[in-house]
Amino acid sequence: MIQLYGHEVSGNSYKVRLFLELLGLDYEWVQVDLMQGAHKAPEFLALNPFGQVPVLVDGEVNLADAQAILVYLARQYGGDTWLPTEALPLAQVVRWLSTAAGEVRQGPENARLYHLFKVANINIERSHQKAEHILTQLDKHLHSRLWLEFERPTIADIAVFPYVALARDGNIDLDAYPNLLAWIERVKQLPGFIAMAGV
Ligand SMILES: N[C@@H](CCC(=O)N[C@@H](CS)C(=O)NCC(=O)O)C(=O)O
Repeated sequence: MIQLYGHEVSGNSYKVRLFLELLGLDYEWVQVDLMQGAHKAPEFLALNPFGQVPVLVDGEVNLADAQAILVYLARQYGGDTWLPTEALPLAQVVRWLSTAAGEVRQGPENARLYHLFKVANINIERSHQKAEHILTQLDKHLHSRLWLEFERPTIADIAVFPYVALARDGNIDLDAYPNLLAWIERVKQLPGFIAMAGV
């Protein structure tokens, strides 16, 4: 059976958990106690030398990084629905995986780390500026669209969703972004959707 190593407050772990649920796959959740430093213990470092959750184990497959895991699950279990195969549509989806790991991480994800988890070495003014920029861009992008790409949800939506939906944890008010709020509600209506605290 698939095993997902993660932590309940980790938006990156939630990202994978959400997609496993949307795909209707059976999996075992393995809690890695980040607060006790279990992610830096030798047993976990053997799974992911980066010392980070999430990690997915599927038989012989051992994969770290939420975006990489979404790609694996989409291709292995999701047909062509969640991740197209042709060059341009594939690139259009990957663009949003990069945005999740780049602009969204530098903005709302870091603001949440600062405000909720008191991580001190974060430039919070810069995180808020970055957050305002990417949330504004996403809101504009979603002005005339239901989903980030195409007429259906893809892993682009799943990758970007968690830390946007969790923005309030970083003292970011989403009321100024009505198209984003409508998109968040659409994601929440997907069959199999599960929440985490703060979403
Ligand atoms: N690029 C990784 C980043 C994963 C990540 O930052 N995980 C956090 C929890 S959300 C973590 O394990 N932090 C502990 C650490 O970096 O020491 C991904 O997208 O999965």
